[in-house]
Amino acid sequence: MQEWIDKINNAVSLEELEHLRIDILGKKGILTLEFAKMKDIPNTEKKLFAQNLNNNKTAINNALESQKTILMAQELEKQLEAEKIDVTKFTPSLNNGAYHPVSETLNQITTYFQNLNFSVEEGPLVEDDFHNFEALNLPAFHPARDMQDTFYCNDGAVLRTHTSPVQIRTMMEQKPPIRMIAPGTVFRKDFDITHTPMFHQIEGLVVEKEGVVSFANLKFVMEEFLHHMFGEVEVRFRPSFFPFTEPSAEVDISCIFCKDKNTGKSCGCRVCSHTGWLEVLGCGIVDENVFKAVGYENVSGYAFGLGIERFAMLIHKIGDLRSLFESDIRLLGQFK
Ligand code: 2NL
Repeated sequence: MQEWIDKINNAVSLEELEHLRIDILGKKGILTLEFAKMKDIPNTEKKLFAQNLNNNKTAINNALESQKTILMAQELEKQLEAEKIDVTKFTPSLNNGAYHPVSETLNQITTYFQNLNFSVEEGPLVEDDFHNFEALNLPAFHPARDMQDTFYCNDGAVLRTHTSPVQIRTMMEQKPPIRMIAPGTVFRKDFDITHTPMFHQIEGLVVEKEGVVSFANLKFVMEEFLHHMFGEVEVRFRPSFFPFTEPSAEVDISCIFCKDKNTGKSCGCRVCSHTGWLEVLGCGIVDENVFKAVGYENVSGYAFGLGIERFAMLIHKIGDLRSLFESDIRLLGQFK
């Protein structure tokens, strides 16, 4: 019996231990077979024989149990060693992707206005004449429609030429006050060095009870926004025209490419056509006719619109608009 107990104590794995247990105590195990011999033992010797067997069985079970405890501890130790993680170990950085500069700029502008409590609204890319033109004070045959270079679909539907139809839909669904932006893709039949047929806009709209908002409010919000985006720049408002606002203004910032480090003045360069100014957005007081079209009365509001690609190009000093649409990893990799 000691021979078996030695084997148990020398077992090096739980598997080997289990094999030993079966060899000793299994159906055909040596101890099981010993027990079977009981019936042939003369009555006088039975008691001693049985006692002896039971003692052996207890000794075997004890040995199995204690060796099992040892081996399980060893195996846990092995597993912990194998799964050990060195959290201080140096790892080369993964080749992560990055936001496209247009997406990044769009997110940045959206977050800025969300923080001012503007909601973010979206709408369909394929629009009808009413939402894209009619409701925006652009009646059929009006010459201002030519400004838009529209893609027409078969059944009179159009690819939206601006995100303004989203504001029209929002006004028709909600009651004033409204404070919203509409970021998204827009389409115009125009393709040259400074125009792509698909590009991105953000428009903003604020509508309040008549007399609550003024051009002064619009001017302040635009100035704050542009300082947030471009840092210390001058901002100027020029009178302009949009069919959906009256009065309207185009807004320039002092050129960030030829700004003199000492004087802070922009002296003129190729990017600003030697004017010292860069046009960045359009805005105005919402035209009465727009409110009439959506059924609003006794309200006033302001609106603004800007091109994301232009902002992305100015912020990142990207010279060629087309490089934003080429998916060239050498360009995109620089914006991590
Ligand atoms: C620009 C100028 C602008 C608007 C967009 C707007 C929308 C509604 C009512 C009134 Cl529903 N106005 N949008 C107003 C002024 C300018 O965009 O240069 N965009 C790139």
